[in-house]
Amino acid sequence: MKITDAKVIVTCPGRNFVTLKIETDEGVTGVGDATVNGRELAVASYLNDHVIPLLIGRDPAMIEDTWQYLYRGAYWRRGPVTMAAIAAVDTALWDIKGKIAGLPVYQLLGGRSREGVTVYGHANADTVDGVLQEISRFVNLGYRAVRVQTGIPGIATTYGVSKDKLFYEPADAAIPTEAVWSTDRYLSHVPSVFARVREEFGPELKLLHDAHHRLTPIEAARLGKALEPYALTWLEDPVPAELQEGFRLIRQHTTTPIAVGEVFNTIWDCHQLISEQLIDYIRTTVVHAGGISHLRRIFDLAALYHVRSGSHGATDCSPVCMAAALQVDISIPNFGLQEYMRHTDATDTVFPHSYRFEDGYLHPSSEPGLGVDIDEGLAALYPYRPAALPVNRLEDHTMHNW
Ligand code: EZ4
Ligand code: CO
Repeated sequence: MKITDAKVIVTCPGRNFVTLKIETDEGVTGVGDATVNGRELAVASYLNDHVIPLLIGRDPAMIEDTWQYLYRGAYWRRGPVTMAAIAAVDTALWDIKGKIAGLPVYQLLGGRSREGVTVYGHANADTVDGVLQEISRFVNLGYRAVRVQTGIPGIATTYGVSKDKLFYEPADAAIPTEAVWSTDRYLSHVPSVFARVREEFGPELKLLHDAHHRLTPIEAARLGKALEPYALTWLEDPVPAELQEGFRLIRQHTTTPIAVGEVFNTIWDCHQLISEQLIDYIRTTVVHAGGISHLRRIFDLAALYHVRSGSHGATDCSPVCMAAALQVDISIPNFGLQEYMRHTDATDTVFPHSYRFEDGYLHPSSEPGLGVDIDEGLAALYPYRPAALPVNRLEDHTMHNW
């Protein structure tokens, strides 16, 4: 069996997605997500110009060898663009392998380890009263876990608070919008939000919060400590993680569990965080961390150190990524939680899929392969629209992390 063709499909059914579709001489096809929010065309070019010519004629059954060929063979290793391209190839090859075997991919990964994949939704609003209402909405939909983000008094806009509520698309302009940030205002507000939420919803609901890489380790330690009475499931991305040993300081001060990893590309971005037990959840996902093969490698390392998975699942992870992530989530021993931001109806129709939400769980497709596809005719109706993520400045205009 041979790969005969591969094509990159860029479509914007509400937001931009990059999808790789691999074709074989036996007519079996596979899909992989290659979307890097705000940098979509760079991945499309990497695939079209540098990867697809190498795939033609290869045996699609050789998933690991193809991964190693693209990773080692590029000489220039890692990075979001390269790794998203490799992820798309890897994901598509697992899809093909599943279809040929007549089995959903999770069966090839060892079979089910649980009933369903527990997901968390995003309750967000400008005000605390508003967010309490939003949390009720998710609880009524059956969610067992909710991420809580609110506006910060004195700051005009902040990460995680959206107009559309069920959908969140921060990449809102071709030239990045500029937000203003104040860590002091944030730190003095957030604990009071969680005090109200626990008072209202009691101890059982799993609560999460995303600091979106905006703090220093000692600031994160202070926040973690202040949130301890409210027993968060995790505090996400407290600080940027280029400096993995920075997390040691957070660890020394707080028992609030720490999650990080949505922007990581390889196991090398988190091997110290994991092996020194500096985190509790590793949030890498299929599209940004080298596909199913590499994600599984990261999660296997994490399992040795009591670290559980918590894969990123924002709207910029396409339904192809979500379908693949669920195959991993259902099968690994150390699954923690899966993020689930719903896609718009337009996105869902461009990417027909058979995973489904019920009672707070997502259930992976049981069709052969990943159980997801791209409707190319529909995709063509939604041309690419330039859209960049915002940037962030402190009140004195110093550039900060968004
Ligand atoms: O900002 O996916 O946990 N979820 C997140 C997301 C990210 C976007 C960036 O493209 O942090 O909302
Ligand atoms: Co996040």
